[in-house]
Amino acid sequence: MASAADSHWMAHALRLAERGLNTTSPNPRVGCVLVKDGIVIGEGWHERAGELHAEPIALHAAGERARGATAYVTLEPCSHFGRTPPCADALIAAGVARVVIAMQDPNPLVSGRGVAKLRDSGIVVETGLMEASARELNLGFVSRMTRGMPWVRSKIAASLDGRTALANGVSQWITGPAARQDVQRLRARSCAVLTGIGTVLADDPQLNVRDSEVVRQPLRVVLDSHLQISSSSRILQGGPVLIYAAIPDSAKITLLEQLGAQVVVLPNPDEQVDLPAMLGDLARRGINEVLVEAGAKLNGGLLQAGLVDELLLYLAPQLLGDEARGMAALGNLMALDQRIELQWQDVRHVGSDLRLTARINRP
Ligand code: AOF
Ligand code: ZN
Repeated sequence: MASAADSHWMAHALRLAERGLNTTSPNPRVGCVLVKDGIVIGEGWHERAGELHAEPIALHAAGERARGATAYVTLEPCSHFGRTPPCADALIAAGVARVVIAMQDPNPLVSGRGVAKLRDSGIVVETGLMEASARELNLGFVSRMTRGMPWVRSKIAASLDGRTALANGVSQWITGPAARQDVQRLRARSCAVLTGIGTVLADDPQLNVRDSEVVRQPLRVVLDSHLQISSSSRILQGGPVLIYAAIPDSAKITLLEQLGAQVVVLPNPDEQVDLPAMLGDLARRGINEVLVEAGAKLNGGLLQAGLVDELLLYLAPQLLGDEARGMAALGNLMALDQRIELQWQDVRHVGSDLRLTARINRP
């Protein structure tokens, strides 16, 4: 049975895991705390794929004191030889007496085997403590492992009447500086930022993280079915870029590759990038969380295809009127049962704007 102390230490392990928010992908964010006689004797978090997992870092800090201790881990310790040896083996070898785990590892290479290994060696194992928080922290990793798709978050900056730009396309600075700073934070945690060629041609955005501390730029992804992107587009600078096309224009592909971009052609009879195939491809590349920063067309297409998981709406206290552009092109719905239903997840003030988070209702 979990005690108040167990919850306290697991909350601490979750905070440690969160330190890897912007760096661990494609791996999950994981934290570990080793406690003996009510005091922490070692702690650690996973920082980067290829480097040590959370448990061996904590075990190293604890040394011999780990014998008989309790380990609090936000994810089931791994049982497989990946880029690093199994953490379950390391906990067993160190003589840890009890392991409290927030959630099972959804990675099919592990899922349940880590727990089984620990139990087989006589360690007391408890799972499910603060599981909801642990899942939330790794919702992209869980999505990729269980659905073969990344977690897709669409960010939309709009006026109070849901308008994103004037009819003539003018859209800059609807939301204030605090909201734009918040978007920087979102980009930093995302594995990829996705946009459409319409946005690239109209706004020439960079979609990168402009923070001197940043250790990893998200992969910028452009859907450009007919390869209309200009070689002088700013998105082609400042970090890795992946372009999805629907037609194989080899001369243009060579040019873009010379500029450092990677081009993937997903042939499609209607000459539009196949959205589920594109997201499946991103998942195979280890992309856990995708941030969509696009116009009404791509947002509408992704929503209609049921590919968006979450909407992040930055709402400015202003009205742009009915002629201004909307946030998602969904066509002319003829019946209410065609509407897309969501659930509110969170609401807060960000500077002079509101940030609303909603998640798509899944049947
Ligand atoms: C843990 N503790 O801190 C993490 C785990 O390629 P590797 O060796 O880094 O293994 C990556 C897999 O290990 C990852 O897909 C997930 O299943 C697990 N991550 N496990 O025990 C950790 N980061
Ligand atoms: Zn591990």
